[in-house]
Amino acid sequence: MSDRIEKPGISRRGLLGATASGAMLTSLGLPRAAMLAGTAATLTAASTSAAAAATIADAHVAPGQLDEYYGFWSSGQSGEVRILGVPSMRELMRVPVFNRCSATGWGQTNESIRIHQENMLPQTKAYLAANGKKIHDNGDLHHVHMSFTEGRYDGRFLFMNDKANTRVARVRCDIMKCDKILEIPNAKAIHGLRPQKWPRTNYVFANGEDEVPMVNDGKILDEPAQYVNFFTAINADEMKVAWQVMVSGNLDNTDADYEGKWAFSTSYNSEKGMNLADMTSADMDHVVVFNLAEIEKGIAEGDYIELQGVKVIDGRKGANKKYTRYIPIPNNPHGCNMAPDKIHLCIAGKLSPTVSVIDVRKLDEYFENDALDPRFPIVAEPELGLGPLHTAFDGKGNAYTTLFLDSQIVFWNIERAIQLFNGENVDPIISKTDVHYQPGHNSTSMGETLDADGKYFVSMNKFSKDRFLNVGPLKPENEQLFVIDGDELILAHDGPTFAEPHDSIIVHRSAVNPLHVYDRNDSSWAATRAQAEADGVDIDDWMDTVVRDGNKVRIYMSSSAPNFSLESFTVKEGNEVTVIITNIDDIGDLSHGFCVGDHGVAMEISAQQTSSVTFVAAKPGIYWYYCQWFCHALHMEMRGRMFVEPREG
Ligand code: RUQ
Ligand code: CUA
Ligand code: CA
Repeated sequence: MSDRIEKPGISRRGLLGATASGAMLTSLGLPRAAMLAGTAATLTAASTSAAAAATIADAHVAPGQLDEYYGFWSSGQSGEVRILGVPSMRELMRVPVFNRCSATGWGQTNESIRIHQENMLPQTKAYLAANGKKIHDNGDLHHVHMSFTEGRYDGRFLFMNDKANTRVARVRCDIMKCDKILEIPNAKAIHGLRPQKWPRTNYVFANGEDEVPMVNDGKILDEPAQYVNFFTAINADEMKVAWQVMVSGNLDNTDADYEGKWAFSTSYNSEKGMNLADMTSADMDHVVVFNLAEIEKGIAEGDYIELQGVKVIDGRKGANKKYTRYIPIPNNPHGCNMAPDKIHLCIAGKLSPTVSVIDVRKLDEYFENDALDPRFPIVAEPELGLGPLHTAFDGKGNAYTTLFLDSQIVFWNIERAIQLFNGENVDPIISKTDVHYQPGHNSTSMGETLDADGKYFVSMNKFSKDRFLNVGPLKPENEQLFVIDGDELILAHDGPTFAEPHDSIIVHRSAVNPLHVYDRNDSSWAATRAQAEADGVDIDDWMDTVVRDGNKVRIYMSSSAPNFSLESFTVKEGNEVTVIITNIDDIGDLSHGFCVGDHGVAMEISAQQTSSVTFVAAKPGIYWYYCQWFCHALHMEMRGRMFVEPREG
């Protein structure tokens, strides 16, 4: 394995072969040529038959027609959630979460800064202050999932992770805005994230991918033997950490069962390696099974240590085996997907061409009987192709697994895979479909719920290569929508996407029912309302009040198309100015904005919303403020002047 280090000048295609994945696959007896076959950009487009054309036409959503499904998309390093219509794949909305948003003021309004800071750790606050900042303005949002009630989407919340800054956030589905951001103590780099499915989403499970010492305060540095990883259960209603489990080996993806008994996490680094060679040295890594009832009991009985205010159970290998079990899985496994048959958990092998299928009904016995084979719960392990990453389901006993290296989707049958494992001469593979190129996640309509309907399939491809007009060295990624048609996947849409089509869920529109205008009692501006009450101002009424409070000035305004209630206001150089605006327009699709020229200040105020923003008026002069969301024929005229008087002397 001396060819591991990437050499300068090596092509991407060469690189895929030269890195550890290539070396590992070769060591598994797979020819390198086969491994590279799927990466070549020479796959021919399938010719479209008349039947396929009819299927594609059925999936067409005509202009003015509404989609049947909402797609909730993560955006990777962009840090936001995106809402798409499925099957049209039209992008409907972007919901800022971990990123800064120029259009809405997310990350700048007082309401959003409060959400960012409410559950921020003190050391992060201090770090940010040292860098002249109040909040992190980046995030790496990999996974977005909806809250469940009894295995079905209940349309209340979306939950999402931030790998970059170790956070979990929540979006309210009634307004499609983030209402909670929680920084997770102890753990590092939250990657896999899933809500509990049964009986409801009491917990959100979150995996810590990077290992650190148990107290990461600089006293222990380059001593990997002392590093640990943390699995976190978050109370989903309160968005507070409920408990954590310390584990052996890092954690990648996670899922939960349909009985509320188990959670599962894959690990690619059971070796506890600090470099690529070490992280890929073992033939087997594992999936950790968490016994929720035993962990809750352990917490109740005091069998925990407290770290940074969190109750932490020791679930490491060799610790008390009633909390966790480690099922060996080949090889640097990645995806972790629970089938809607309530029985089968599919673990994608990544460096192994297999998907390991665990029967969750065997886990009670597995936990009770120490003498059982460590791989006792595995009931199938079909060899499906190269680089299996994630699996989606159709609710009919079939599975769809992305093959990163083969650039294919393999459509296979779980029952037949079990028969094969039991020695019968059957082929579990139904078909393979080329995608363009290198798919990571995939999703099926309602596929991670008991309502899996097997209608649509999305492949989220990490590379678009030559598929679109060249836009420079940074290429778009590509996501492809397929109609599931019997044994076939029929390509119905192919479209570029900006960083990064990571993960998605496809939710029937009947499960989601957002508001058209805000409720005036919305909690998002509760703190702003309290401040206004202290100032004797009613934010539900027409406001044109200026409150001077020492060096602080609070400007209370109303907006009603095409006017701000104040045509001008006056402050002094050096004043800390807070502008609070209620949009009293009471009809849908009538959003105003507030932008102060040359001050880097801008925000959204949608119908019946109150928003506020604070800045220091450090530049004497006249500055125009204006409405930055087109609201009226006289939208351009919706503006006013801020007079900043020079400081005396
Ligand atoms: S992981 S491409 Cu960040 Cu969802 Cu598998
Ligand atoms: Cu108000 Cu544009
Ligand atoms: Ca490994």
